[in-house]
Amino acid sequence: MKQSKMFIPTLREVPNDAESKSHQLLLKAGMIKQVASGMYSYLPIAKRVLNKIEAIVREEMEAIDGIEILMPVLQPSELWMESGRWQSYGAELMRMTDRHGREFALGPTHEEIITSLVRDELKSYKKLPITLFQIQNKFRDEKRPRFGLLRGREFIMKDAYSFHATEESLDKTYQDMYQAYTNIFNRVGLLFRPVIADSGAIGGSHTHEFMALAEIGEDTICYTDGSDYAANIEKAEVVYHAKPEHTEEKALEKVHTPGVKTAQALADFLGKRLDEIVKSMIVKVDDQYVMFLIRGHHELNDVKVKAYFGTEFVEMATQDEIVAILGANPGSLGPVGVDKIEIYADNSVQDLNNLAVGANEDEYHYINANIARDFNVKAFGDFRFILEGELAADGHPVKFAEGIEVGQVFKLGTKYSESMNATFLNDQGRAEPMIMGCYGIGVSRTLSAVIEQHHDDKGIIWPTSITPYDVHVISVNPKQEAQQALADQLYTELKANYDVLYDDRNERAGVKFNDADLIGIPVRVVVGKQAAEGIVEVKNRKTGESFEVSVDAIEEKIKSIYATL
Ligand code: 9G3
Repeated sequence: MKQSKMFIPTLREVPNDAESKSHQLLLKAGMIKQVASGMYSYLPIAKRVLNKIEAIVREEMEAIDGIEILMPVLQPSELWMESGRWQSYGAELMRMTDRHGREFALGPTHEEIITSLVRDELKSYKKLPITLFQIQNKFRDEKRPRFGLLRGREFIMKDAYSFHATEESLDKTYQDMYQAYTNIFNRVGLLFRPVIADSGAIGGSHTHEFMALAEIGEDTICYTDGSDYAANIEKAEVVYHAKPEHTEEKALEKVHTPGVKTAQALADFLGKRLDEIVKSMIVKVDDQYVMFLIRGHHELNDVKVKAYFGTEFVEMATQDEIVAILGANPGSLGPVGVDKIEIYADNSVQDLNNLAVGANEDEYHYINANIARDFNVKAFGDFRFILEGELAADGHPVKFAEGIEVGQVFKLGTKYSESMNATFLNDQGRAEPMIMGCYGIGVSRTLSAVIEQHHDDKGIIWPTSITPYDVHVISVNPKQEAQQALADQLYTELKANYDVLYDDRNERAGVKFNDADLIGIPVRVVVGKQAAEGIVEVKNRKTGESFEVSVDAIEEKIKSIYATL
């Protein structure tokens, strides 16, 4: 393709709200244009890369008997009412109303649609298992879209759904998908780790996330060098090793603590360590308020709280709610005298006694508060985030790494087939709910994650498997007859065997080289001053090495560079 006829609006500067490297490079390389917050147009270079990523996804899905379909983006609210999710999602679910006043969701995922499709069509165990997939735009009204394609409100997902008569059959497909995802992310050139993830409210007993390693990643991966253990920090289990530091039980004492509003301030005021303070937090679980006690140096893990209570609806209580319940503001809250709401505590709270806690009176705290004597704990559990260096479930110290979730595989079980009555007749002729799995890949997010991992300070460096073009031919000065003639000839010859982008524009050499560095095509052929002697420069974008090559040795040089990539 000649660049004089192409559409690659490269930029020299980027808007300062582009915080992540991939977001900056997608804009600078003229690959995307924002239409609205979290919504982008994919321009020609990006579209070519997406096509290659999708082709790899399709190949790997079809290799494990996945069958491609395409479902509508608009989803009738009736199906979401059947599954019970119409009510359980809030503002994140984009909705619309048609001219007849009927309500629809803009599909964030397609469990309801696919289950309604399969329940009507597949009645017998003989037709199972089946795995259907699509590649399609999804809509999720993120509160804070950011980092370009990494967290958008309209994005491209491959979503697959499998239906089974038995758990064993689901396990087989789950393993096949796990391997297919490993192949896909290896083939697109991503450095990634599969991690144990929380199954959250979608139910199912088993799920893994595929995390592309990148500092910008919003997910924290916990892993150890001692095994292949790796878990999303939301899920990383804290194995409780009691380290009791009990002292002689003392009398409860109320202390005036003017201006003390944080655990650190209380620790400083009392001359204690932060980890000797116990924070009291009020959480709304479904429509109940509960109190959680957490050590001062720990954080409450809302995902573990959701899993413990088996609900998606877990939110920190607002200040007004807290004052209404306890009569005090955050910073002075505590368990003593609290009998209207249940009190839960993280396991490690048991290591302490004579606790320093809020007195449920602004600017007053208790010291020497003791479990059982002064307040009751309904249950102890693992309610906190693990800290780096603590022992993981495999007994080795846990390390943190940032990751971008690019894929997820779930064992769904019968959550949707029961609520939506998707049954099959088993070999005894009895109706049973189908057992399901679902499997997603963030295709547009994968494009961005590849850029996060494959760039230098000049621009993108595409893995050859998904590069928009194989060779970038540049004529340095089209006004030079000999150069232009040779460049045109090379373009014609090379495009017989390669996808070639040909920069034939009437632009200064510097502009062409800057653009070529941004766009990141692996091999570049520069036709310049030595064109008259039949000599061109062949450059390896990744290493920066360039070679002076005679015209008849160009393809050989391209091949030898490709062999190293
Ligand atoms: C919603 C909204 C956002 C959502 C969901 C539903 C995430 C939702 C989980 C999944 C599970 C899998 C099939 C492909 C792989 C992921 N965010 N999830 O169900 F209404 Cl607004 O999507 N689905």
